[in-house]
Amino acid sequence: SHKFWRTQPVMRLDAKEDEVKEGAIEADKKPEEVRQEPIELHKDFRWVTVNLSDPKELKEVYELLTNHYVEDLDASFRFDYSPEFIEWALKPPGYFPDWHVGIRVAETGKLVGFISGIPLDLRIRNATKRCTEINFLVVHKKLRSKRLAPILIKEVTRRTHLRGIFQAIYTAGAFLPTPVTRCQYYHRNLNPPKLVKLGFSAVPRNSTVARMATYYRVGGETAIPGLRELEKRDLKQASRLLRAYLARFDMAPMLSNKDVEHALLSGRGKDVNGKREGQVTWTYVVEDPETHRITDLFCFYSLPSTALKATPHTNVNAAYLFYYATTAAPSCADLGDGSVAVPVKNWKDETPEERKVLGDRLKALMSDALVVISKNGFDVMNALTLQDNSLFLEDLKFGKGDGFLHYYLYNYATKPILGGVDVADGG
Ligand code: YNC
Ligand code: MG
Repeated sequence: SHKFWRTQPVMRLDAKEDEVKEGAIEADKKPEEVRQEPIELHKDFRWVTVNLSDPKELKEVYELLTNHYVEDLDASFRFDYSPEFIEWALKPPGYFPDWHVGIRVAETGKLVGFISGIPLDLRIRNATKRCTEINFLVVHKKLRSKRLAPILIKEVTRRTHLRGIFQAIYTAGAFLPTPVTRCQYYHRNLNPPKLVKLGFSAVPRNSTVARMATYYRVGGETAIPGLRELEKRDLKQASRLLRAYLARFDMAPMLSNKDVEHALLSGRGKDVNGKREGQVTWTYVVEDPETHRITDLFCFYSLPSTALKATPHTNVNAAYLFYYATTAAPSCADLGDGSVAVPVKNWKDETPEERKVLGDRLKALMSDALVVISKNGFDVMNALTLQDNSLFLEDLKFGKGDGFLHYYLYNYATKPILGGVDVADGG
């Protein structure tokens, strides 16, 4: 099986861990070796570059995704990425418009397929590779199982190769050849009556919705002195701290100050009549009240899901934990002179005492995140088992979900990776 994946430069499912030589699987192509014409498509369809700066075309992608994108196993919930989210996720610094690939029906122009890439510098242990991060692969439900997905993948691969890039990272719930890591979803219930009603949570045996409400209640005010929203003036320090924090993992993006500004600040929407509109990301920092240095940060994004079995269809408003960082992590201490401690200590080499200090700080930070998230009207906070999340998930009453997320590399062989990368896709 895997008629398509068998032909691609990805790790084989039966690769032996100790025989894996880390690095590219096939050599980069010379410019003249890259196919110049689009991949062949049945005559009923045509290729397009979707212009996400045009609100009409952005809305077409939004509608394709909202009706046809990722669902849970029993088709009860489907991701409902907002147009603002899609635009934010697909137009980072240095993005390539032609990596927003669509398939339209030739006769009607209807958008029925989509796949996207964005550029990303990814570090895998000591090697850094320019990659494309592939996301939002979708085919209209009426056109499933017709091998359109491999065609979309080949076309975005070709367009990536045309720009001299030969590696990719992507995530999927689906199990394919071959994950570098697998994470589990965890959910922190913030609205038991609604989540029970929508079938997102079950009432445990011997419990009631009222008891669940008491158990999951969170405080009304944050507790950490100096916690506030990130501002533009914090970006230099926040970027340095985030880079130091991510350097502890085996696989992580290499973020420039511009990338951090985009990730943490540009998703915060517009202030319209004292209200935030179109907000996608929320970022908070801790400014030490005495030194005025930024000691911690966390960011989460809004990604609702449609409850498909509710009438009328209702949204579960979910906040997903995204980037965070703290000077409580080893080798992240702010030295007070604009630098952070080097050399980097990999998280696996940290002592139990160091892990304890870090865990305590993360519990405090994420408790405050829960307060902020709850105040902003979210029903649930979601997080994956990556980075240092295992240090706080259980203690803060996150429950294991059914969902897993697999992380994949294209044209790069690695031994399995533990902990690490975070990409803003949830898919
Ligand atoms: C998937 N999610 O195995 P084989 S995640 C990759 N990612 O191939 P057909 C997938 N491949 O096994 P359908 C995949 N799902 O025969 C299926 N496949 O070798 C493979 N769902 O194609 C599958 N979005 O067109 C099989 O299947 C082949 O009509 C079958 O279309 C699939 O965004 C899909 O879950 C997923 O819209 C489009 O089911 C459709 O079913 C759908 O007959 C709901 O396809 C939405 C959904 C996927 C979310 C995501 C990441 C995608 C990564 C793609 C791989 C990128 C590789 C790197 C490229 C750049 C390289 C450079 C440089
Ligand atoms: Mg198909």
